[in-house]
Amino acid sequence: MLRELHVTRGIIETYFRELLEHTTVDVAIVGAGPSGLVAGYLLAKAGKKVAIFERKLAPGGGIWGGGMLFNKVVVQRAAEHVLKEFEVDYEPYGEEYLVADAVELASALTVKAVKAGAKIFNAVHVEDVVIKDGRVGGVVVNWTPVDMVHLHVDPLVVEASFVLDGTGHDAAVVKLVARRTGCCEVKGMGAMWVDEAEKLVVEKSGEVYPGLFVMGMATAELYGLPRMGPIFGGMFLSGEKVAREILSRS
Ligand code: 48H
Repeated sequence: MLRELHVTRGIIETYFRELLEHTTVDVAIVGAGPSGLVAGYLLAKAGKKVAIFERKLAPGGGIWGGGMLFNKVVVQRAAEHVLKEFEVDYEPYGEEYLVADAVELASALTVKAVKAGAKIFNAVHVEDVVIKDGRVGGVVVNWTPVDMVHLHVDPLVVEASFVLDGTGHDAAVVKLVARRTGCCEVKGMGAMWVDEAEKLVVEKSGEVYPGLFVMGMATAELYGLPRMGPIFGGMFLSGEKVAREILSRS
């Protein structure tokens, strides 16, 4: 006979076991958009303990809506290997472009990241960071609804050897660290210029303060790079670059 009590205990026991296991991690990724999910997948696959904190209920960030709610995304040939690795179907569009279904892409990145071992905590908002001895050492987390209704509830902390800002246009972590340390000035992204934007977002993604890495649109926001619209290769490749950089150090 099915019992309500067992449903309740099943959720509480498994959730809290995983939460406890992830109170200290190798890598804390803030934001489950395309850059965060690609980085999380590669790091988890390489054996790192990874927690991804996503403030919304659904991972996927800006993928779902494609361009102007037409749920297709464009990826340039240079990032074709990522679509293949995540087993996402696509069709070529001319020589240079590939077109994928946005819903399939968001789902595939999420499933593969989770199956590789990255733990996604959704509806969790990163509201601050730990900084000790000149190094970012973790994230300060709270439930998104607590933040939304402005409840006066203190947060908890997850320790991390590396923190990755994959918060897209918010550049939320970089802004916090910039304010606290004066490490950098968040310039705000520039006007559309797809070719330049896709090149620079990968080039400039990397460490901005000891222990803190920036990738994806947060990189464009930090350095005032041009925007690129609904082409996602640069997001994938910046997540890949940051993951490789961390693996080379640890
Ligand atoms: C927890 C947070 C917090 C927080 C935000 O925006 P994203 O999809 O991020 P990227 O950089 O991987 O991809 C950007 C892409 O989607 C895009 O917008 C492009 C290519 N734009 C081009 C253009 O011209 O505009 O995902 C970021 C995720 C979201 O899911 C947020 O909910 C989440 O981060 N997030 N999660 N704590 N403080 N802030």
